[in-house]
Amino acid sequence: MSAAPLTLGTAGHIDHGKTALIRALTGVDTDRLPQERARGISIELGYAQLELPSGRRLSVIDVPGHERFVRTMVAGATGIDLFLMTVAADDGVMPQTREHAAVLRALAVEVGVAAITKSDAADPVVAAAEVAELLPGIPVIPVSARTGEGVGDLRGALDQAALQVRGRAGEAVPDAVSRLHVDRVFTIRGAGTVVTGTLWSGEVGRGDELVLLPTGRRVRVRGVQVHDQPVTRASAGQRVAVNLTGTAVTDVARGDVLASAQPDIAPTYRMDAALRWEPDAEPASGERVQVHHGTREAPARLAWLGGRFWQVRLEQPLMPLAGDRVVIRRIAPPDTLGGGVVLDAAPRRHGPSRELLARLERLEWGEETEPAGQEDAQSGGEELREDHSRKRVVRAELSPTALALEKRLLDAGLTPPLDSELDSGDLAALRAAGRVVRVSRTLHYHRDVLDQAQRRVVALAEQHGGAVTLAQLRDEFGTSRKFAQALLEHLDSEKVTIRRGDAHYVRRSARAPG
Ligand SMILES: Nc1nc2c(ncn2[C@@H]2O[C@H](COP(=O)(O)OP(=O)(O)OP(=O)(O)O)[C@@H](O)[C@H]2O)c(=O)[nH]1
Ligand SMILES: [Mg+2]
Repeated sequence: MSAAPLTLGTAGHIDHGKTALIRALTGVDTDRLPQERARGISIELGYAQLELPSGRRLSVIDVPGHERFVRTMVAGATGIDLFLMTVAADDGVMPQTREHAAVLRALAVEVGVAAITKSDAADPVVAAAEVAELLPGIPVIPVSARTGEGVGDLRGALDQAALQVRGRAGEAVPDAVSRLHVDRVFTIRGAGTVVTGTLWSGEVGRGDELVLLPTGRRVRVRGVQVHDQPVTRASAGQRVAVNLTGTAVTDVARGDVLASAQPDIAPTYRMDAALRWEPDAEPASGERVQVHHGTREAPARLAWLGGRFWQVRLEQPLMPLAGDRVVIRRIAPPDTLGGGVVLDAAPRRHGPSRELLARLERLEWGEETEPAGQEDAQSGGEELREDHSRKRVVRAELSPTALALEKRLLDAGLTPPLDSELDSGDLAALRAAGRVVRVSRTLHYHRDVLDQAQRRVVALAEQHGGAVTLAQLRDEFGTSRKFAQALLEHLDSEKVTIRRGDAHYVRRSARAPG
């Protein structure tokens, strides 16, 4: 059996010798930034390659231990298959030892080795007992990066651990969507933009046409490297650097997803998930938390659905697929609360119900793979059926570009971009789905923005004897005459307002109740 490509991630409290140990194992100093060298701490993710006694090679991600960089640690850890937990002999288990262990649990990274570092400086016995309690069943190896003692044993233990991991290549089906959660972006003189990350599934090869999410920008692969070696194709589980054409370094950032040109991945503001909590860490329903997925994160409210099931309502979109892992952290004071697995990456907004729980259980057990749909027949209500059929239209027709466009329109609020530069097919799909409204030949509003604008017009009219003028609207919205006029003409045609001279009167039917 040829060994699947695996990524090893470090974990552990600040200054506990992660970077020094990776250097002792690989010869690579992963603290390459000037400020990392000046301050003697890791700030960014570091990368190296480790050759084990069996000849097997692991990709290594070295994470920072500082409490302010746990989010960076999480972004690194989402791509790993096994861990190397370090605990300093002279310090023992400390807060980020525990927190990193919680992140690994949330991500279901269960295989690894614990190294008791700085064993030249203190007796490793107490730290070894502490880590054995924190990570039961994990081999514990005392080492010294300074003298090299124990490093050979550690290599052997890592070789053994790697045998227990299946890796991502084993899960990939031949036509699986390619996806890479970008953890680094940089330019190479003469070559252009390069993004790096662990390839979660599928393959990436020279000449491939891919898409960057959430923007939907199409890009072409100019070259692929695995550990500084050019390859024609890279496969799932490998850490890759992809040289892209068709995008500037400023158009892509950590957290973006590089995916096959027609991915079944879309930015989502909601997901249903099965979550587990650290002891005494379960949040209250409705609590605001930080959700980490891939190399991206977003604040969200959690709505309890019963048992271990929660609806995660995001303030900014994430791009998960069912089956992906998420980490949930408290916002203040920051700490890792738990995490779990996404069951439905695009659910409708719902509260708890018996039918829903039954369905989530089936999804969790893999007995149902198609989110939404079958539920209609069970729950029966007209409203549900309508909601779902519409959702299906939306999911079927909206490309990532359309969804990115929708977000732009939503963000842009009352000064929407003109559609000249936009894909007319996407715009048509958004309009057909009722999510975008055309208010003039060149102007489109997001439905929510338009509703909000309408409420403001009605409120403004109430302050001015029941009518508004173009000038008032322009001043109130701080927008140009052109946008104000288009909006008023639209409201006139929608029979929200009726024009008499310069004044647009709010019709009785459109007035706020009470
Ligand atoms: N005596 C001794 N000192 C060590 C050993 N390993 C690391 N150190 C020292 O401990 C300090 C921190 O080591 P790093 O490897 O930077 O620690 P780190 O865990 O990577 O720190 P962060 O990435 O900032 O969390 C440095 O001054 C190292 O020289 C060791 O085995 N023995
Ligand atoms: Mg370090």
